[in-house]
Amino acid sequence: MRFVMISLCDRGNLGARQLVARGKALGHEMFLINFGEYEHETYQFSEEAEGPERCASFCELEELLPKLKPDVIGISYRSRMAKMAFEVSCSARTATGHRVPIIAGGIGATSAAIVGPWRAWDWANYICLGEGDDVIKWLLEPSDEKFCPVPLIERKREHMPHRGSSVVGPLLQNLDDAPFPDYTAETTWTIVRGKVIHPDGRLDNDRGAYPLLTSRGCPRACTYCHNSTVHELYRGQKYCRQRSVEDVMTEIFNARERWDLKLLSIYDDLFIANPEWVFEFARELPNVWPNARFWCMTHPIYIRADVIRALVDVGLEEVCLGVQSGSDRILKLYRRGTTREQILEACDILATFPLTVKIDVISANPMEAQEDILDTMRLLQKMPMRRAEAKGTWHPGLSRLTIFPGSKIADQVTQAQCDALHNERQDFVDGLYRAAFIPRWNSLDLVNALSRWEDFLRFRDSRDWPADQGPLSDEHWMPLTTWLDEGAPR
Ligand code: B12
Ligand code: SF4
Repeated sequence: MRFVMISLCDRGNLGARQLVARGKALGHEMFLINFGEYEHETYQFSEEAEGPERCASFCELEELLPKLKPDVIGISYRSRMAKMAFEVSCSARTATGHRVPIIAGGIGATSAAIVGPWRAWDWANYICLGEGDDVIKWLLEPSDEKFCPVPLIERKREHMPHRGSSVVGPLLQNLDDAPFPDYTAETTWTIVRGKVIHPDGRLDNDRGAYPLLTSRGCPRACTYCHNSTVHELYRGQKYCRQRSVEDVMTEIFNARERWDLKLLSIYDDLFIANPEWVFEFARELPNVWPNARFWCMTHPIYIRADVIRALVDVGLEEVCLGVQSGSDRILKLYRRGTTREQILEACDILATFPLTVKIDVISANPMEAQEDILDTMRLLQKMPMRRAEAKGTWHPGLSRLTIFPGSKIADQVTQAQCDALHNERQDFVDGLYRAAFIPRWNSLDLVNALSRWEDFLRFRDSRDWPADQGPLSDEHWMPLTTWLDEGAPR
């Protein structure tokens, strides 16, 4: 079989790369096309903006696909790329004379297979919900009948588990059975802004950071997170799984043989949730990488001094701490499983280490009242970064609430309600959250400043400012930074 996997605006795409590797291990001809990239610095998606470059990318895709002669095409995407998935499927059908079946997979397909304006149900022959490891095998090796381009759900009724009208991929129980993600240059093409890069054996960034996953799943199911969807999908099953330390070390060793690695980006949802595993990881890492550097994501209830110490000793440089809100009411609503007190305790532990700490906060939530927003600022102002004895560098990781179809929070609030908050008032709130991390404003009472939007407006309107160059520019933030520099006058 010849399988072409198309990944949308994500050159990293560890899931898609694992499936490509799996197909190859089964003896099939597997190809990966990265249609577009995600720009880590600006958080932009290369093929999102309309224009001639985007059209050229689609032309390149239509030229490349027939040359690869696929028997099946897979499209792997996240929710944000749902419309693009539809567009790419149209291109793929045109390019292959409508003869090649298409399977939709990945987090986007899982979230919105049968709901939403760009649901996969309308354009894909098959939809894989959840994990694709076994689904790929079934696709490539239909056991009892010849492969044919009719919906998988009909063709495989006898031996496929079902949910609604789509296939739920069984959970891979032993993660050591998954091959390492495939980065073979010869079988990988990247199409970005109308240009084709081939052969392409690059990682998803140019900083020498290797993306590593040591586990799948998360013990928590926060309402805004994709895990709330997946927990539902696999209710009653063992969803949190971890690879053996030995398997992880082999992957790191191989990666170091191939690339000049500078850093490991450990993308597990909750890398530190299992302390015994972490201690073993910390014991073994120096054997494959004596002066490793790495970062990982964390949740306040799993922060323990002994765990962080073990990791810092072998190269942990940065943690991303999911705080999300400083309001106990909102934390409950998100089902975060933490309180303000626990967050502060975790921060106090982190402040004893020379780490870079990124504090993730969600803003622009329509369910927040002014008091919840003030509570978040109160929490930020209590964080150790404002104390002289705190070690490390602290900075904000601010995201506006996004509603993914299928997540628990989607029952309570819509994306349109969130979008309605994306105005200059929200810029003011976000700007002040960020200000809490800037030492020169340490002496300011930012909770008070946050309550004085009208004062800020009067200040802003009383002066001339340089032309606004957009939210990534200094000019955009100049009125707010000047207001703060001048002590937030009334
Ligand atoms: C790593 C990661 C990143 C990295 C990506 C870099 C990289 N090298 O991969 C970075 C930090 C850059 C990133 C950025 C973003 N991310 Co992110 N990220 C993740 C994370 C933590 C892991 C993804 C992963 O590798 N999973 C492991 C693999 C094995 O699983 P998988 O990809 O789901 O693949 C399996 C199945 O989906 C399926 N499958 C996948 N593709 C296909 C295709 C076919 C044909 C088939 C049959 C099956 C199939 O089979 C695979 C194996 O079982 C997830 C959380 C998570 N646990 O998944 C969030 C997650 C994917 N990210 C998310 C988001 C929102 C983003 C951003 C939009 C954030 C932002 N505002 O900028 C950007 C978008 C980036 C982009 N290019 O689209 C959301 C997506 C939600 C959604 N519904 O779309 C997630 C789920 C986090 C969350 N809490 O909800 N992210
Ligand atoms: S702890 Fe993080 S990864 Fe886990 S469910 Fe909550 S937000 Fe998602």
